[in-house]
Amino acid sequence: MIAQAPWFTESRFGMFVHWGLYALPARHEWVMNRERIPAEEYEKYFQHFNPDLYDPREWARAAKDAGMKYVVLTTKHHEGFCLWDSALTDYKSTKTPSGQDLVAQYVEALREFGLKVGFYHSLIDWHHPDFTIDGFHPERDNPEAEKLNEGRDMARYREYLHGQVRELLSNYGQIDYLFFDFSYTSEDHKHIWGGKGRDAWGSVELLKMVRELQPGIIVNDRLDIPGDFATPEQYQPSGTMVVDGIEVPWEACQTLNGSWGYDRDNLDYKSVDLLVRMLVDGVSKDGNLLLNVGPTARGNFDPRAVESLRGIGDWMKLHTRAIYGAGPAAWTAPADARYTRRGDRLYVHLFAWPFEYVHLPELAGKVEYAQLLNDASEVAMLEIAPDRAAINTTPGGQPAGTLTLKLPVQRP
Ligand code: JFZ
Repeated sequence: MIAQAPWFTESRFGMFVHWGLYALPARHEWVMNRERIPAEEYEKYFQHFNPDLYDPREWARAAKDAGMKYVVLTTKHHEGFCLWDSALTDYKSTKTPSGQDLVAQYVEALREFGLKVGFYHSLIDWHHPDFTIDGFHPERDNPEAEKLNEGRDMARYREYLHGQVRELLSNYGQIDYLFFDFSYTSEDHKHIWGGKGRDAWGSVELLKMVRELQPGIIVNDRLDIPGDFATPEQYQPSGTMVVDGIEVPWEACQTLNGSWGYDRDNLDYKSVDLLVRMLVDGVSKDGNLLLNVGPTARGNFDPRAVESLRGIGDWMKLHTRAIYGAGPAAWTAPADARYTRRGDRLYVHLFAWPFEYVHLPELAGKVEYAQLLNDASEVAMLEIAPDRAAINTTPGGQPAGTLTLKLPVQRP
């Protein structure tokens, strides 16, 4: 882990946006792979890409209202379609009926709303004619695959990849965050033939260029060489994350409904309660949450996503001080609870509110004052044994909640 950015760990909460041609079939961003759709056939979505409701200021507003501090947009996903006016390909938004550089507008909108600017960029490219067919490629079952690969040249693809990253980091002002995706070497992914990692991407040179172009940027860890932060995907780590013996910044990326791209018929939405718990759980383990939205092919957010974001926003309005700039506490939280700490405040997040009392074994004699965070109302603290404090949770009368405990400890 090389670069550090205090804004990143202080923010704790960001928005991931997966948007591309896959919004048109509207059945997962891997549809090209899953349904073995050859590039020429997939191009029908390119012909019909016309997001008439695209307004990144609406995205920025939704992120801001949800309490998010940064946004990360897929400039290109594995399908290879580019959302900006790249000089290196015609497979880009400006050549579709939309005709617009979607990245330019996005960057401008985030800055207007005071949000940090992030790009996701796919290392994988299932459209580029030089990207060799491998075990993840939509053409993997093509009996001609071997023959097709004879004409493909990863050195040329590498040049394209580096050239496009150079464009993205040169033409849009300050970029704060970059998420490359992803490496799958055949040693680690034994079932995937033709795996690709640092050699395929030219990762060392690529990262060097990135840091030269954007000295303040932070880069994730999927280049098959160390990055600035770890990216556990669709799971919550069991504690702080350690790489090579040191604790590293990390960010869990999570979906609203199991799909990153817009997935019309997928109704498996996580509840607002669960999403809030995931955010709190991450902060209690020194991590961030990057929560994904997959805009529709018209460019707006699906009403179900809007509803989820609004619910989180309602919670955030009363609880940000337990999130922004907060991190783990030195004590072990009781079952069904998480501790986050900022300065001399300990926040006790009760995920369930099942008993009259919650015991806080290590906190006897340490708490000056206890209150609910949402309304600042006092909560009774009891010393039930020399080594054991308890909070009487009944006055809250709520299904779950967050308490603020004022501790006589110094700010770090
Ligand atoms: C990748 C993408 O394939 C997916 O579409 C989405 O963009 C997500 C954020 O990232 O998915 C991955 C990447 C890496 C692993 C698993 C899923 N991995 O290393 O286990």
